[in-house]
Amino acid sequence: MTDRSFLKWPFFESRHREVAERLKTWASANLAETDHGDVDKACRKLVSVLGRDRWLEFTAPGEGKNERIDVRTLALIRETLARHSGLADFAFAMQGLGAGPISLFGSIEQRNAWLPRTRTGKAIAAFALSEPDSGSDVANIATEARRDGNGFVLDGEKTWISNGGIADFYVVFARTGEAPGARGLSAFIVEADNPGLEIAERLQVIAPHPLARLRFERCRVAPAALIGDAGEGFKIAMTTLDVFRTTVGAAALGFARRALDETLRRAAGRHLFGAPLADLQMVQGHIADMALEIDAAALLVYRAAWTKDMGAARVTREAAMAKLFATEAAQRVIDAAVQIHGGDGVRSGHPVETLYREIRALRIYEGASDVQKVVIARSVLSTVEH
Ligand code: COS
Repeated sequence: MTDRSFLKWPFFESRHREVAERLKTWASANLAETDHGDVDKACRKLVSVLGRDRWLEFTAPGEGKNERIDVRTLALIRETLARHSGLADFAFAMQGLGAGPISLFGSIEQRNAWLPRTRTGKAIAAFALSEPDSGSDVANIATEARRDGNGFVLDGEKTWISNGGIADFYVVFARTGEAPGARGLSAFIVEADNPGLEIAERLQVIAPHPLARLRFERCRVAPAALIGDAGEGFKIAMTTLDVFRTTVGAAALGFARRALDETLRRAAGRHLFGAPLADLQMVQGHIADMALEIDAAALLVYRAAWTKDMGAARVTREAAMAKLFATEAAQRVIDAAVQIHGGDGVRSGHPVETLYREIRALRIYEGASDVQKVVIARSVLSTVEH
């Protein structure tokens, strides 16, 4: 039922269509299980099967000379996985976000040490940026990494860390103090069993995913843990987010497409006032709005992905627009789906009830909608000629 005509858009090449079709078949066969009672176990299993069946290879480039992250492929994979399972999308995406700083900025040694393992699902990655007092304001990060003899010593806290508690390593952003604010941050690879790193708290949220607050106390890492140069942490974080924010929009798109599928089934199958729900103009109005929001979101998501893949140095504005519009639109689409499902729409475990819980965090993580508006406005204002 899902509209696949977008795959004919000029943003895509035949390799993209092939991946989308192959994953659609794979997801139907492998993601039927919806009961994720033990979310850590379910997430580990998902990483393992996504690695086994080679989907994780797309999250980080391999050895090939011309291999690099292809954002259109990442987006197509996320939207397909999200249509089937929010947790499968999460498992795939966080592997990419966590490994992102290494694949984009890491040394050969760092890439060789970690990427073969994240690409096969043998190691779980995490991206540790947010802190209790700085989630949106990255330049204000307080976690410190002090140079101490041979290496660095980390002290501070990180929170809302996806894969926190199950990750094998964390890419941690900390203040090394080369300059005030954004220019004084650096990125480090910290292994989960590094002394001084502790899971301070596991966090429960409305759509369960592995999440934690981390504490660093005199956590010593070797100089080889530093990604790129000291002082480059802000740029590393932002460049990684510029890639992955577009894919958050793609996940939202997958949720919205699923909500529309469920709604069409409901509208055709349920009768009211002697006719199918779909005959009511009020319902048709909802369906038209849902389809329109989905296509508009898809255009922004794949425009951003295509622009990056074509070699643009920065896609900050395009990625922010894609994430902002697609996540907000998906929330509206899913809300309409719940409304059309009536009481069933709020029954625990119903697909649209699950989507209603899944979508909410996407408007917050990797840059809240409000931050995306700041990013877009700054970019547009910067074009004003004085
Ligand atoms: N790519 C590369 N460089 C970037 C960049 C990007 N996307 N965005 C900013 N920079 C550069 C700027 O060009 C600037 O460089 P110069 O000092 O050389 O001029 C520097 O980084 C600082 O940028 P800026 O002044 O814009 O930083 P601000 O502190 O004002 O804020 C925002 C930037 C709000 C956009 C940033 O903090 C942000 O994205 N916040 C949300 C973070 C987030 O996603 N949190 C969720 C945690 S991950 S789940």
